[in-house]
Amino acid sequence: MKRKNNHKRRWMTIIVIAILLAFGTFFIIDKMNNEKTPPKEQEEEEERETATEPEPKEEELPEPEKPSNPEEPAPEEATEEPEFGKLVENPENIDVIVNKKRHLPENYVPEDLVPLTDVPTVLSNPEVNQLRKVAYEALKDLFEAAKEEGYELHARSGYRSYYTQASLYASYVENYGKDAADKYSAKPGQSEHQTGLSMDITCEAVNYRLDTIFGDTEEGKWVAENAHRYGFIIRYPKGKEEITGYAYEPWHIRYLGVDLAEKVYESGLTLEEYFQ
Ligand code: DAL
Ligand code: ZN
Repeated sequence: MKRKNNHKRRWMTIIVIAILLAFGTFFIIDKMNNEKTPPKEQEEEEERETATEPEPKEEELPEPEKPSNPEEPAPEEATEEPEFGKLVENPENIDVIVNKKRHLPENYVPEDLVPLTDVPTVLSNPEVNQLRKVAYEALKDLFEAAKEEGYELHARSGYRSYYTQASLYASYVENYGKDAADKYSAKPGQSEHQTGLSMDITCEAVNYRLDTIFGDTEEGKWVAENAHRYGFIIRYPKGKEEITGYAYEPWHIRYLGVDLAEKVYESGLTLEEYFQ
């Protein structure tokens, strides 16, 4: 009888150990799986962080007026809207001026956006890997010419919808406060990125980020000296912060077409000053 009880107890112990082992194994495997898969929110946060442009400073922009040169096309007409500057009425114009005084309609999306299929990009968000076709063709030529000189440029942030800009601006305000946000990021509707004619470019030397030291790299210097030959200008130059309303952004290039870009470059003026 005693032997039978011992036998029974041994089996009970074996069963309990087996159950504990099974639970332990399940718990460990489950934990490993959770560690292997980063939470989606974190991935999105990282993407937003890398998409963030550096820090700017806000200033009042001069009111854009008619061009001083009568041969130059006048910027398209805009209608007055109190508190937020003027609403741009012809946002598809290649020479459109968008700034703190002139904003785009919330629902404006360029009709001829194309994906950047043939140039190196940095971000995975397909929206920002787009430009208007004419600007993209010019960007390919610019990147190709840079490559021939030994410089590999990367496209980081092109077209941004009104809503993407709203989220980016809000994120700046949250992280740095409103004053800093207004120096580095346009409010929704006030960003040139919504025109599909602007691109933020970068290179390996600055870890593919948007940093003012890009302007000191060989790539950045080459861009500053040659972008106009392909139809682009550096839109927010150093020393012109009070005119453009934004901090120096050596990475932000704006397509204007070769003729106008060359004239603006040769003038040494910002787009605002050129059209005054
Ligand atoms: N960083 C530029 C000013 C923009 O947000 O459009
Ligand atoms: Zn930009």
